Amino acid sequence: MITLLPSNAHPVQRDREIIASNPLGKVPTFFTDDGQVLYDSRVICEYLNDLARGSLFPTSGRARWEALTLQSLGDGMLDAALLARYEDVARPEPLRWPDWRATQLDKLETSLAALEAAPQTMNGRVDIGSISVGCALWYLDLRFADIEWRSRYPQVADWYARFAQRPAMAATWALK
Ligand SMILES: N[C@@H](CCC(=O)N[C@@H](CS)C(=O)NCC(=O)O)C(=O)O
Repeated sequence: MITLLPSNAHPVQRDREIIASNPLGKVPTFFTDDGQVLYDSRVICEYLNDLARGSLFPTSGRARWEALTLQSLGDGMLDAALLARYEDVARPEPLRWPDWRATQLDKLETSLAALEAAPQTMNGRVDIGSISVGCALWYLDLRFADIEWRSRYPQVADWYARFAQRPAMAATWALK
């Protein structure tokens, strides 16, 4: 069982309680039953997959490099979305730089366009790559619903509509 702990990660008002276990002060930070502290999500996912003897990380060959690269794409989309979000909620108004925010959001556009151009990258795959991209799209809906990405990327939207219904994905997002 995984227990969620209270946290208040913020890039400026840093959460000292998280820093006590993870010097980066970021979430996710994960405590294993045998007392190890793991971060970031890449490491935690690999740990959980190992623990469950899962198959979310293909072990060799092309499938492995594809999955890991897709994972990097999903992580990168989340990083860009988070940087744009911090512009809105963390940076004082007089210090904002609209081009910076726009450029972060453009990383999402170019990533979505790449997925739209190669839907076979996603279709039929359930591994760390598709999960990472799915999480990035979930975050877009949470924080940037106004960008309405589905109208420009219908194949990605189709894939995500199916993927989001997977019980494990729906159960995870219900935790929010
Ligand atoms: N690549 C990291 C990203 C983690 C991340 O940026 N988490 C945010 C969530 S709000 C955070 O903790 N931000 C606080 C900060 O940047 O100091 C991962 O996948 O674990």
